[in-house]
Order: sequence, then structure tokens, then C-alpha cells
Amino acid sequence: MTMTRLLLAVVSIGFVLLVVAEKESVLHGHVAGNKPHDEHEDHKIVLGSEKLASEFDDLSPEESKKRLRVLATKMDANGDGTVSKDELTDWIENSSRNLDKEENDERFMEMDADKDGFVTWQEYIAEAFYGAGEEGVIDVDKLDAEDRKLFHEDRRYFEHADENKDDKLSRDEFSRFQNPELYNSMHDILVTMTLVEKDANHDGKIDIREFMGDVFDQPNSEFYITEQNRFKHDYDTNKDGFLSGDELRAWIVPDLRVTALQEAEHLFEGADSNKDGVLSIDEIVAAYALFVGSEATNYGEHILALPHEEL
Ligand SMILES: *[C@@H]1O[C@H](CO)[C@@H](O)[C@H](O)[C@H]1NC(C)=O
Ligand SMILES: [Ca+2]
Ligand SMILES: [Ca+2]
Repeated sequence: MTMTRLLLAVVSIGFVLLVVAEKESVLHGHVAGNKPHDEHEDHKIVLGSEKLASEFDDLSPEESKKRLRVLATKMDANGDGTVSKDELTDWIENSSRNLDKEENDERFMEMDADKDGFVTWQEYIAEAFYGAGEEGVIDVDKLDAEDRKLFHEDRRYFEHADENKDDKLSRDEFSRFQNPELYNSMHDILVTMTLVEKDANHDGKIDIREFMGDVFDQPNSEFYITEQNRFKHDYDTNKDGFLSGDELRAWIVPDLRVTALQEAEHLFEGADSNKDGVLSIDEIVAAYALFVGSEATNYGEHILALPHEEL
């Protein structure tokens, strides 16, 4: 194998991984929702912007603290000098919407190849299934089984997101396509697609075996117990042993408020040094590495980001 061939091989593996990762994040990123905490993720969520988070990565600690102080006073919505858990949760909820919007707009720009302000199905698949066909023409039969499945699923989400049925997505429709869990109009299709995937006996409900999937065969694992508890206590609210109707929706569509509260609690843990249940502006500024970071705290992140940027 020559050096060039080897490089090509490495690059194409990289591409495949990238495509898979991107596709995961498009429709399933939020649903998964239980990613381990990553500092850069915290910064993005606090700032509501990937761009801003990267900007903070290049600031001196002093400058970063100065700017965080300004933000912290804005988090203190009622102006009493401290940020309560509620205020921080509100802030995070708002900034995660901003973050979604930024991601959506960026992805829209990438996908709208001819820049006419719409993403057509052809534009979408040429980008999302890159490499599966020659010159942007995707041959579905040449996709492997997993990709073919994704292809058909995406098509259904696409059609559902296309509210005015002109077979192309406006920016707003594209946002529905990307983040279906954020839009009521997309929840039915999310539930339908989850049933297609999980409802093995086709009774329109999810029992514990279907809920657990492969985990069901490992009744002694810790994961089994966790999942069993989630099923019983979090989702099967009428205790009939099945998830149906609104229970399915609650399972599939994450409650943004709950997710924001979890993030707020995570930040409180790291920042509420006197444990009085509120964050003073000084406590937030002192925890700048946790909230927003700076050039002194971003060790490793640029290195990790490199392979992405090079591809
Ligand atoms: C939410 O974020 C936007 C964009 O930064 C901002 O203009 C708006 O004031 C924020 N709303 C609240 C309630 O913080
Ligand atoms: Ca277009
Ligand atoms: Ca449309």
C-alpha cells in the first residue's frame, strides 16, 4: 500500500465515521440526552453558541472573567444580586434554544448547496449520505443496510417537516427536520418511527421487553435495573405495564425544562462554594473555568477539534 492509498483509506474511514456521527446528532442527539459531561459542552450551553464558546477559548482568564461577570448579572433576572437555580435554569433553557438555532442555521447553509434558501431532498441526501453515489447522485441500492434504513427514515421525517408540501425545506421547516423533538407538529412522527423500531409485537404499545431491547437478556446488569426503574417509575405513569399514548411521548420527547435543570444542578455543584443554594456573582466568576473557560482552561480541546476541521 503506497502512502497515498493509505492516507486515502484513513481519510475515507474518517468520513464514514463523520457521516455516522453527524446523522446521529441530527435526529437522535437530543433524544439520547445522556452524554457524559464535557467542559466544552457546558460552555456552549451557558453561552448558547458554539462560536462564542470558541471565542472564550482564546480569551485570557481576566478577560473571560470580566465578560462572565456581565453575563452573570444578566442571569440574575430579578436583580437581587444572586442567581437562583430557577434563574439559571431559565438562562440555560433559553441558551440551549439559541444553540439549537445556531447549529440549525449552520447546517442549513451547508446543505443548501445552490443557496436558493431551501434545502431539497437531493441537496440533503447528497450531503448526508456523501460518498454513497457518484457526483451527488445517491443510489439507494448501493447503501448498506443501516444507511438504507436511515435513508428511508430521513425521507419520512423530511416529508413530515415539509409543512407546505413543496418537497423542499425552508429554514424553519429544516429546523423541524433537524430537531423534531422541539416541535409539537413532529411528535407524532417521532412516536410512529419509534414504534416501527421498537414495537416488536405490533400492538401499538411498548412493553418492558421492547423498552429494554438487548438489555432484557442481561437481567443482572446495572443497566437493566436502571432501565427497569425508568420504565416503571418515570414513564409507565398509569402502571399498566405498557407505554402508550402520552407515556410514549414523554419517553421520546425530552422535557427541555428537566434537561436544563440537570445542567443547572451540575453548574451549582461546581460553583456554589458556600452551599447556600444560590450563586453570587462572585461565585459564578470564580467558577469561570466551568461556566465559560478561557485560553488557560481549554487544553486539549483544540487538539480534539483538529481532525474535524481538516476533513
Ligand atoms: C434569550 O436569548 C436571546 C438571544 O441571546 C436574547 O436576546 C433574549 O433576551 C434571551 N431571553 C431571555 C429571557 O433571557
Ligand atoms: Ca437549495
Ligand atoms: Ca416546504
